[in-house]
Amino acid sequence: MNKQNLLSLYYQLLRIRLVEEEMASEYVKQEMRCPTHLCIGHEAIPVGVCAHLTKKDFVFSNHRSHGHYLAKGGNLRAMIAEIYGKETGCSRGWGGSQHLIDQSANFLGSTPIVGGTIPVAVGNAWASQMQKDHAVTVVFFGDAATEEGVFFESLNFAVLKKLPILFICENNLYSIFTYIRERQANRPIYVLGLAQDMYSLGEEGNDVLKVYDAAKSALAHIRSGKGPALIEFKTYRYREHCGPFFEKRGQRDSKLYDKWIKKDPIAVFTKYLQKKGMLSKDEKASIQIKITGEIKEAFEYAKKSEFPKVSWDRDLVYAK
Ligand SMILES: Cc1ncc(C[n+]2csc(CCOP(=O)(O)OP(=O)(O)O)c2C)c(N)n1
Ligand SMILES: [Mg+2]
Repeated sequence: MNKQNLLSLYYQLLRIRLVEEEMASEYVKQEMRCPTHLCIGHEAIPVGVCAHLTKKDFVFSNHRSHGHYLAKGGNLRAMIAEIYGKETGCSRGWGGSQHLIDQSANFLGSTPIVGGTIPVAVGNAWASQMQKDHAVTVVFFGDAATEEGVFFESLNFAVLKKLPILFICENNLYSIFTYIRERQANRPIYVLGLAQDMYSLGEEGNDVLKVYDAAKSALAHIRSGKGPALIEFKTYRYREHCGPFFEKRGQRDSKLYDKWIKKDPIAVFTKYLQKKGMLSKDEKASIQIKITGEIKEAFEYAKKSEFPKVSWDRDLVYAK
């Protein structure tokens, strides 16, 4: 990858991190009145995967949605306005953090129902196949979603119909406070894809270059018409399940936090770029200034936007 592409990955990673850190620091003012599930720690996964997508490809997300939305090219101002419940928000202020949608970026949505977008994404990929639009659908979900029946049904159908869909499991080892080994047998998640005769692999999720390479091979498989693929990325959430704060030590296994904080995806990639002489102090500072400016502008825009008028509007619920 050339320097420009590497710096573009760095920009995307840092942008997601700084957007969520700003949300966290503003959250205490109680002006954002929706729950927020921050993806701080997971950023390399949406960035490394979405680097291979074009505008016409589709992305579906889950409750931990901000990184997916931004990496796919969703509009930052509209996301922040949505989280503030404003009518300029991407869901016109009716959805909040867990109901982001940006049709202009083919980001077709996040929902808080665990596993809820998996079958919808499969349906979308089926539509692409029938309409021959040559788009790939990517669906992001957590490790807990793979315990649901709908996950198995969706994989089965996608393989059967050779659908152009990439299933991305962000395995952060927890469903809220419950560790994966209290919920699942002692085997990797990606073997569930192998059992369905699907192209499946497991990879480190905190190294953006490993994510990039794994997604590249899976997408080459899908785009060549061979059917769907599943990638399980191992990662870790640094903050609480829902909300801007850090948990008290011991609420999850503290040793795991200590292990994973050393693998912070931004720190790891920054070090890599600096070692290669590809990120000078000046370049780092100018990227940071650019992002900080975008964020400031987006928060100002959100805060000064109007709340939606409270009235029942069928157009918000049904597609025409
Ligand atoms: C069908 C359903 N069951 C339970 C919940 C409550 N719930 C919300 S998030 C969550 C944990 C999801 O864990 P995972 O899929 O691993 O994603 P993570 O939060 O770890 O990123 C649960 C159980 C829900 N929203 N939907
Ligand atoms: Mg999880």
